[in-house]
Amino acid sequence: MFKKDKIYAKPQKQLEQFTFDEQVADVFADMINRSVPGYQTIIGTIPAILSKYLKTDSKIYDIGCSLGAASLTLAKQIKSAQITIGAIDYSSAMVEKAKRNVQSYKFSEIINVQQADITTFELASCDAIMMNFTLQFIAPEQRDFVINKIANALPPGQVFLLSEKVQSTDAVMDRNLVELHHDFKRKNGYSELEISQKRSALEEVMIIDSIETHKSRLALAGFSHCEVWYQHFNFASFIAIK
Ligand code: GEK
Repeated sequence: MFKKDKIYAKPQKQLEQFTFDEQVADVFADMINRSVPGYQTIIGTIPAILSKYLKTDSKIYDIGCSLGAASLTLAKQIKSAQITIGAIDYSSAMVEKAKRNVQSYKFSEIINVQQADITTFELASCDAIMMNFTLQFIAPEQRDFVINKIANALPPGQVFLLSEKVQSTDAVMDRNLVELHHDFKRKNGYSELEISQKRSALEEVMIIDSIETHKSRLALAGFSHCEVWYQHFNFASFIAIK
């Protein structure tokens, strides 16, 4: 079982901005599973989607890998020993734990975990890139630059998987989706206090785009086609083809 996330269970006098520190990394598996509707479905389906685009010696990136869940799920299903995954994250606490996870599953030959910030990291040319729930933490003014960088690393016909919390362009629908998400968190054992304190801590850190904004950014960066292949409330996963 994962260590339980109780970070916002007690009232905090001075609520600090959310950061991916040791405390968060320590409970992250529990936090993301209880907070993101469809998380397991998305991570669990990635190998099947990517298998349509991979060759025996493909190079894949996992940007914002956290504890390495997507890379590990993929590595478990990879048949070729020549496929490699570059898993990057800017949080030292996450990277340290991801490295330990990779070692304990004996995937060090396949997954290379590196501490790096995607806004400055140089992506090598590759065959597939995944970025799950990470673009939302990058400053909005840097998002075009990051998505362009991702597009430039992929040859035509290759794939980018992007998962994000999204906003509806319809105010009533947006309110309902937010409420449904909060119900999801309540059902998973989070209290009203935990939900509201986490929301405030994230307010300036996690800025949410609409599906339309993502699609037009991807098109402008040179992706020829983009589909939402999965959506659960205000959480969506896109498949974009260069
Ligand atoms: C999963 N994908 O379990 N460069 C690199 N990493 C970053 C940056 C950046 N500029 N900004 C944020 N991060 C994972 C879940 S969590 C999602 C991803 C969430 C990293 C940050 O350190 C954190 O580990 C991750 O992006 C976001 O499949 O917490 O909702």
